[in-house]
Amino acid sequence: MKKALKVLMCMMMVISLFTIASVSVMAKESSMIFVDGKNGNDNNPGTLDKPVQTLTKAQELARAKTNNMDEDLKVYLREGTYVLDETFVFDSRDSGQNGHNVVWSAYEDEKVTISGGTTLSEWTKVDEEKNIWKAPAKGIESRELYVNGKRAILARERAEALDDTSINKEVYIKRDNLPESFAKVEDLEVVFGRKWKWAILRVSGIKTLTDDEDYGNSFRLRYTSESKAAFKANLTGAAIENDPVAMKEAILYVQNAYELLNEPGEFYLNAEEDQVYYIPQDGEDMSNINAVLGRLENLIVFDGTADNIVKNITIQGLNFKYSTFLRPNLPDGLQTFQASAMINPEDEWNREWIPTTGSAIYGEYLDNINIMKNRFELLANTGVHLGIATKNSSITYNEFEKLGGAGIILGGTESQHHKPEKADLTENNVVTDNYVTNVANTYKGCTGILIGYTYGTNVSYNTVTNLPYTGISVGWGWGYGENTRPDEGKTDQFVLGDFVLGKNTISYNRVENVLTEPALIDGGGIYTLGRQDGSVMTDNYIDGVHNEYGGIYLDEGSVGFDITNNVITNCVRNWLFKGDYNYIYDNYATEAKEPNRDERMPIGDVLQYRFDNNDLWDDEAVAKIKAASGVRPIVLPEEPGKDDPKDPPIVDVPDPNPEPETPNVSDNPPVNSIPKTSDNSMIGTWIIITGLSAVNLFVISKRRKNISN
Ligand SMILES: [Ca+2]
Repeated sequence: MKKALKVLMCMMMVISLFTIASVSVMAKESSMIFVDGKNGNDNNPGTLDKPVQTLTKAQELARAKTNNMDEDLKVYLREGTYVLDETFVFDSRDSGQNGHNVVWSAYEDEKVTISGGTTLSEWTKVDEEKNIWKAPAKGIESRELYVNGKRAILARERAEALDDTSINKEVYIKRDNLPESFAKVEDLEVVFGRKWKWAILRVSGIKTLTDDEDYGNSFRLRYTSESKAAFKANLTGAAIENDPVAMKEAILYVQNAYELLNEPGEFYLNAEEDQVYYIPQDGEDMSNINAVLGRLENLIVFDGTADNIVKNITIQGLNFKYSTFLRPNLPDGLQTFQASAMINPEDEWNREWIPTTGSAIYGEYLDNINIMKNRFELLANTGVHLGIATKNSSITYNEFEKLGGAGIILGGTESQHHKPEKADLTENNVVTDNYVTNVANTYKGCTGILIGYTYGTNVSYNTVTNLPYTGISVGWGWGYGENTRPDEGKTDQFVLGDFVLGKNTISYNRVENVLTEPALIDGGGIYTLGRQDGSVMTDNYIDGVHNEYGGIYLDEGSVGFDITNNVITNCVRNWLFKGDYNYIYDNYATEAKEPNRDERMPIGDVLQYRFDNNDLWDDEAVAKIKAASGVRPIVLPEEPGKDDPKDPPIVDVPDPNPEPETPNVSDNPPVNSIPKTSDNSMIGTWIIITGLSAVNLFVISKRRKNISN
């Protein structure tokens, strides 16, 4: 074993040196376009000395060059904040050609911010006692105000609902801590959170009930009919609509009214008056404050279509800030079924999904789109969402923090993507080395990383921490078979056959401190859903799952996984929840509470679950899994190429599960064989993993430091 380790480490060093030696050669001047928002001029040619000023002009110049590409085309953004008037759209005309990429990046280490917001000014005090200030909203519709690097809170108060609440009635809320009345009832919203459901319901009417009436001393709020219908559809599966206590406790806040402004950090936008109201926090000086109203829902969109895919573009080294998400302003508010997915109430089977919107970067019908080393911060909803028909693309080495929704979404959750046509399949993508922390600030049912219906997704080496609900969620669709539509009859068993999803890899992730929102349960550190033939979950380190159910949660229909070498610690309930029809062995849990599952469920004649090798683990083995998990360091070359300092080689730890081949939709996927711990193959795997961990330990001290700004 010792010898094998040495050989492996030598191999690793050779690989690393080879990578460092292959730093790219100097790029030609004609393959570079420079943009300088401060000092540029759109009449300039776009050189380093004479940069253009706008991204739009740079895009025009880039389009003129793509047909003649014989190397990557670099669009360099010089330091500064680029405030977008409208969403910046890439279409097929922006694609790299001749096998080369168009790389939009910050120039050298300059700090470049892409903003979808508008800075507010002319603050004046309007309420001395409550210290409320106001500023003109400049005609902007928004639900987001960001002040001095923090997300302001939409004005709210905790709501205490009375018992007799149900979705078929109005909601009664105690008046004790609430204002006497509300001037703009149509703005008022109710926030609902329970199990994995998160909703914002819009209010259409309010009545004050006095002490001598039923439910005395309360407000009776009536929801809009649209909110009520969407709410009902999206509660499906939670079994709480007839539980008055659960429904009562699920009412968390009333929000979005001037009268609810009473705490520092709260804001309210009165669209009719076109004024934003805000109560400053301690230490904030309203004569010298950075207050930005989120204005755009998407900052960058890759607008591919089935006929015109967008390909060969890299977005690198940029900061994305300030957006809004207006969906809750619609008459039906925002009702999430699970994660960020919403059911269309008009679908009688409750299986038609409304696509998730509002991402700093969104795209669909893509090939080789690479989002790398960017920072996503202070955004209304999602950071990056590469949707359906995303192929051969990557989301790597990005940071996500202080977002309203998910960090990353890949693929679609709409039912037509459960068994997609080949052209619509999301396949062969990489989501690695991302640092996702403190997201899902507003829509708390969102996950750090959400992977929808995909084939061959590699979700590895991500660090995902501090989340109200699930850390990493992979897969979609309920039921073990292919046919889960109620109209087609539930095929509630594992059936081999013509199925195109799966072959996903979830490895070497570190997930810490999740399910922190007390109102939410039924999530996990790593959560899976739906059939995913040929998938693996290995070497993940999961620490701190603060609510039900599992460190690893294989929810309905999750089949096709090999799950081994994971460390799970500090889970309030099971280290493993559910998971029939999967191969689960040789994992380590500090508290080996029996998993919630039926061990007797076989595939064929054999049991597919074992927990019989927990004793093999010791502190050292656990430490190695921990050290190897999470974001890998970026190792800079000793003498970085002057032309390309933002593109250092990455220490290339070989993927234990090589890039999957594109599936043939007519092929039957192979059934996993059951590995035996005593098999040589298992021992070999263990040596490789131990070796990789040792290699990782050499570079661990640089972890994270190198990717933070
Ligand atoms: Ca308040």
